[in-house]
Amino acid sequence: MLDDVVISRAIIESYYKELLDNLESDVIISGAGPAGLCASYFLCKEGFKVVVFERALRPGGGMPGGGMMFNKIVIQEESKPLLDEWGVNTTHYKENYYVASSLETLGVLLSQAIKKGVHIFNSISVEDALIYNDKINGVVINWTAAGIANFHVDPLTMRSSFVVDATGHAAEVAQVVSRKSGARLFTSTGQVIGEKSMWAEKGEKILLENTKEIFPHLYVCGMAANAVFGGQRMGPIFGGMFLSGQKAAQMITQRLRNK
Ligand code: 48H
Repeated sequence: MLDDVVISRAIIESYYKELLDNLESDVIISGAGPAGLCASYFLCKEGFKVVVFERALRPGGGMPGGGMMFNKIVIQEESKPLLDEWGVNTTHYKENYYVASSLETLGVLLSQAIKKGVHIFNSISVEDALIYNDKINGVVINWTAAGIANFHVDPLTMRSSFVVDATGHAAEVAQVVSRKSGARLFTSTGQVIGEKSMWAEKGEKILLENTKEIFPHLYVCGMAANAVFGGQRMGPIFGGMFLSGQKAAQMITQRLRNK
């Protein structure tokens, strides 16, 4: 015998419990694409409390789309150990090139992150930052659907010790911090420089250099890092996204340990 209202109560109670339990955390990650998911996995593996907000109904960012909707991704040798750790199948294509199913990679990484303890809230957008004492202290969130409907709905606030901008090409958190606080980001112009045109080799290399703190307690990883610092885009090679997420996690782990 199934009671319809019990089903509703089960969903509402468990969702709100998870949301309330995560009002304060060690790290908030904006964006559940490959870089944000990877960062969340490694931070949780270190034992930290990690919350991810994803604007879309379904996590994954650009991953399911592969290259021009051909749902395969290419990764290079140095990122293969990460896919091996998660249990993603890869096919050797030629020296330094491996191919993986973009859907399998997303499914496995998402599952691994959640099993490690990452709390992912989808359909919620980060629309602003919580800034006081000259540093970022959390994010301001709202239902994505409210924005799409153009409803005037005031947001809610979530606090964390660190925030990661993993919002991809748009670098939305960096943009809002720069625009609203008038603060200088740690870039040559003090602002978001904007990504450069395609060059896979250069874009993947510079991405790791660009993965760093861009405002006190705000880190950037993935495509957003190249957008912030003016690095090249790299097309559907995803190794750098994973390595960038891992690097952001390592840097924040050090900071949290030294607190
Ligand atoms: C909550 C948000 C918000 C917001 C956006 O685009 P992504 O896949 O980003 P990365 O950096 O993990 O991976 C980049 C890769 O997918 C890619 O685009 C590549 C390699 N491009 C190369 C090229 O040449 O084009 O994921 C970002 C995620 C998405 O799911 C967004 O929906 C989400 O962030 N997001 N979530 N609040 N304000 N803005």
